[in-house]
Amino acid sequence: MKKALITGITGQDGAYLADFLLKKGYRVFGTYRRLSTPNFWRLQYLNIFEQIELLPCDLIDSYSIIETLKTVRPDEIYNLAAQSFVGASFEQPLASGEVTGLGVTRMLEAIRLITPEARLYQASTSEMYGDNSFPFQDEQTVFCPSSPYAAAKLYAHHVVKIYRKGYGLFASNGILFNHESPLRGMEFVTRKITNAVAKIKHGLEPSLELGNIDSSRDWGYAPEYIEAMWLILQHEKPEDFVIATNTTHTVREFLDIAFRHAGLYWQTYVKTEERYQRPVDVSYLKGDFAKAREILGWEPKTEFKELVQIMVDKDLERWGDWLGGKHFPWDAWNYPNEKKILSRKLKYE
Ligand code: NAP
Ligand code: F7E
Repeated sequence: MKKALITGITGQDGAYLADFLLKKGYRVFGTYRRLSTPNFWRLQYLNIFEQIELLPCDLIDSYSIIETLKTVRPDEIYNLAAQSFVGASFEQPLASGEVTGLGVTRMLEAIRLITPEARLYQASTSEMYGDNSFPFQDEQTVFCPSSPYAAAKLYAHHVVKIYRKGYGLFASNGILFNHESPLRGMEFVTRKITNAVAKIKHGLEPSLELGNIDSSRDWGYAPEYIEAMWLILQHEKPEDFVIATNTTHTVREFLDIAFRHAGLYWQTYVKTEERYQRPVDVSYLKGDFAKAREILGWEPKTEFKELVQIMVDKDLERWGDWLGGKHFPWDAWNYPNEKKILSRKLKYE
């Protein structure tokens, strides 16, 4: 039985990837970092928590990575752990660099020393292209990072290439464009919007505050991107691939579809606020996944409108179920604003 190690298994992609690999017959190991209250809601939501072998490991601590590799001796390593929120990387640039950038070098060094035969997937990102002016971005496009997060990811991206060339490691970068789902963190704009639509529709909140709603992203459906990660590691040689949809949409378009789907008009509810603007933003991303289609046979299936509707439906259902007295794995309890709404409701009932 093949063994896969997933760092960042508690995140959106980690949970979907764990589910995917279990279905493929892998023995799945996942790392989690020490928190005062560990949070496995996504693994519980997908009903796979019991099947995952969990180990404590933090990408800022080399020894914990080394111990993890010694214990697991994985065939495949999916390095998804990162401080992944671009906005937070402006507020915590050093911590973001430690985890998202240097953390990858720690992982590569540990692999080189302990399990050099293991295959590594590194979660690279379209954010590395930054505020570029190209109509499409592919594997040849120059990088111009526009945030501490993107700079850290670009450093990691290059270190992966250096270890591949210098030490012969099977290490590949997946340059994934934005991918979303009902398991997306609530700080990201898509889920922030769909969660707000649900709260507004259920009469729990009056409005939504956002930053730059003119930026444009190539948004895909996360479960489909997970398969691309796996395909990248099954390829005969280590290479880097862009994974995207070849389409782009503005935050405004996302708002329009999301609110309309709930029978609402977004202009009535959305305000823009300076505090959600980033010091530098990436205004336009549109990926070209031709290489992945040709070599891996991968392509996206879910269209933008359908993606937005999937997310709105799930958030409407969650808030509705909760109001109806149901209990289920959910992240709303982990966010101060949502927790206050939930607690207020409980208090007055
Ligand atoms: P996510 O939901 O934010 O998950 C990030 C994961 O990293 C969580 O499991 C988190 O653990 C873990 N983590 C954070 N700091 C850590 C540390 N110091 N040591 C060990 N683990 C740590 O992100 P995602 O959307 O699943 O994305 C997965 C990866 O793909 C990330 O590297 C992200 O940067 C990259 N990426 C994402 C997208 C996208 O659109 N989703 C696109 C391109 C690339 P906790 O649960 O404890 O916080
Ligand atoms: O922002 C704008 C914001 O935070 C998208 C991460 O997974 O994808 C993600 O990074 C856009 C930006 O994602 C709000 O300024 C407006 O232009 O959802 P986001 P991101 O920054 O594109 C890449 C590929 C990754 O690798 C990252 O890990 O939406 N925006 N108003 C807002 N964004 C947020 N979060 N909140 C707002 O209120």
